[in-house]
Amino acid sequence: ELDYPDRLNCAAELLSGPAADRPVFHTPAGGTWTYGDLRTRVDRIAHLLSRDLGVVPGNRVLLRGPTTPWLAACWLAVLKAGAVAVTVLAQQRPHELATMCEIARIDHALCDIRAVDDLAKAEIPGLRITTYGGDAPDDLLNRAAPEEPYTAVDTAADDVALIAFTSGTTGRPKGCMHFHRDVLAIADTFARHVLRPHPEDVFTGSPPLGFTFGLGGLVVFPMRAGASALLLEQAGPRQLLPAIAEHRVSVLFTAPTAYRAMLDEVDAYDVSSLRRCVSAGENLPAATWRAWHERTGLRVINGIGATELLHIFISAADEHIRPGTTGVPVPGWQARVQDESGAPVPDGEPGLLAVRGPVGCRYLADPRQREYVRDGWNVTGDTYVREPDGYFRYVARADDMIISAGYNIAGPEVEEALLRHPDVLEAAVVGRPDEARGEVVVAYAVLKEGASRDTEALRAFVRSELAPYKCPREVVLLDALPRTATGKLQRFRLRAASGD
Ligand code: 3SK
Repeated sequence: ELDYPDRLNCAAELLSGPAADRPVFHTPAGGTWTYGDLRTRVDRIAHLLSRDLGVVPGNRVLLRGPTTPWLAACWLAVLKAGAVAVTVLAQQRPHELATMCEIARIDHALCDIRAVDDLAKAEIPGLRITTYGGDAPDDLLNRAAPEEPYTAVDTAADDVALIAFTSGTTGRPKGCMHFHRDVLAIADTFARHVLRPHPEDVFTGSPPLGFTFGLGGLVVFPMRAGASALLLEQAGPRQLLPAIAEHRVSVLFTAPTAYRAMLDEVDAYDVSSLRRCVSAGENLPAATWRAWHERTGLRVINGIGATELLHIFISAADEHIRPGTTGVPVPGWQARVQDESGAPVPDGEPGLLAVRGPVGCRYLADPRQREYVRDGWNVTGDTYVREPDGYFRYVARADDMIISAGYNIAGPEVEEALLRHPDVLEAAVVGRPDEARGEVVVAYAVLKEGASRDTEALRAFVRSELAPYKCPREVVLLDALPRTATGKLQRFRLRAASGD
């Protein structure tokens, strides 16, 4: 049971614990910030926000920049000053930035100087942009900010602390509002019970801070444990392995695609410091889990999370991990599988995943709230099966089920079969409209370098692995799969292409 005081400022709480000389953030160049450095810098920024920029509690402040200690410090300062942080992704373009500013009524932005062009181009009426990371006199940290401590604004535990935007894999972005207590709740549920971090841990990973997967894994969880994080501006599979080896990283957050991409090179690096590998963002196929385990001896912690619910709510660690399943509800969370009317479906049968726990979905002024929250349950849009012993197994996104000649086919099952083929690096499967069968299965694959481009061999391979009705009618080879800025597969783009 989580029991927070009625008045709570989560930034002050995260900053308050560890001794001043303990490390909190490392950079690839070898720099380290201590908790003491971070407190001083957060307080300078908070003073600037309130005294110079006129930001008052409740104002929404857009944050934009690569994953650096300064971005994390800005995030903490905004919250400490009682304002609401809206961290966006580096990949988001002027039109998207303008839409988010309009929805969230944002009038202040703190932006890394290197990311300011697109924000300026968006020409957002009334938006006051302050840059950081440059040397101009008006740059955030070159302004004369006092060095004195800043007293955190006395926020309520259920004051909004952040708005995280999600566009899912398509559609107008939705702003998810989360409270100060929610920020601590993700650390006190998933991190505390599944990750079980300790102060000596060094975290790193690929998700950016504008994706709550990254915000939790690289800022909130390490700080709640008094640990530290290596913040990487470039965090692709190529950068992760040397960074883990060089900085003795112990906790890694990334997505299945990156685990697959690192497989071929992992033997060349010393990753013996790793003790926790977390995978989320999309389903982790059993084949990927096994391959990583074989190469490293490490058991990947799979998890499902959502921007709507801030972080991971189903997962498992250590001996509780069952490859090919996501796991069980994280302590503090409940989960069930239900039908469209909200009635629970029996174990072993697919249905809609519904969860409830300490964090809930609250879309900012968006009627889609009614679809997501039904009778107090958050309906995530994923099709799942609950096994009789309580493990949850991913089937597909609810809208990724293919219905072909009366058969229900889960695209991810066919993708997993393709991924078991040694030449396949990535796979995505969609339904193409078909007069005779309603839909037929079409697969898109990215092959490993040097692999033979024999699509008939791939079809034959799937036929040897799965019932024939699940075999793709066609396999199309691509250089890369279309993904959102947070790395999620955009099947709707493939569906549109396959219908052409
Ligand atoms: O959207 C997701 O997949 C996710 C996963 C883990 C934690 C947080 C999020 C938003």
